[in-house]
Amino acid sequence: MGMTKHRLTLYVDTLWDSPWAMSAFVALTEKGVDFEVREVNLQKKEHFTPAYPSRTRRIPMLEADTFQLAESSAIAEYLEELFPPPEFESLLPKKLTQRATCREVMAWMRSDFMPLRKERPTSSLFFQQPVKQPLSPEAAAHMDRFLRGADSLIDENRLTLFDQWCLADTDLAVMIQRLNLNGTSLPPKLKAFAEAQWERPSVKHWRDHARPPYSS
Ligand SMILES: N[C@@H](CCC(=O)N[C@@H](CS)C(=O)NCC(=O)O)C(=O)O
Repeated sequence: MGMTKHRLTLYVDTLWDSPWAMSAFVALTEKGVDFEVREVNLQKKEHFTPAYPSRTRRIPMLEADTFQLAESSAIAEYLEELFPPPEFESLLPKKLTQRATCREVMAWMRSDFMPLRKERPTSSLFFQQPVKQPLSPEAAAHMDRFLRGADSLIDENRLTLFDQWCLADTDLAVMIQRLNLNGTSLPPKLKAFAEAQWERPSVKHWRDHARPPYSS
């Protein structure tokens, strides 16, 4: 990890279970800068106490010296400007249309598929607690729509969306893994994409972090 003149702190949930905290964590890790992580216990409602100074009362939040910023996609954009490529790893592609599509995917993952996200929660990924219950018809319809969109985004034999890794790869992989790791059989290219992204060191770092015992 590299030195930076900024003192960086990322606030995540105690369970290390939030896909959006994960995205911010991956963004910071990819930038290769030193940062501290502080855990906020959502079960104990610590995010509603004055000790947690976030405006949105959600995690993640990034603190850069005295500046505080919530919303994982805003955090990614800020980090990209604070630690710009080529000196630092890029979070967004260079080419305008790819950059725009990366932002589209990130916004899409954050705003859509609520029933699917609920029925295939990230606890099934990070605590290896597969969900056995079949998807409700509503979630299944969301899954079909998601898979059609993902299929059109990911090229055959390609393990990233574009020629270089971008943060949307991570966000998209999480959504695919909600299905893959819970036993849904997927088109091979989507499975290969998600499994390759899952092994990316920054993602593995998040996955492998110590967690308290699982309790549903
Ligand atoms: N759009 C936000 C979503 C953040 C979010 O939903 N965080 C959840 C954890 S995944 C949270 O803080 N939940 C606690 C609560 O809402 O009470 C982002 O991308 O950062």
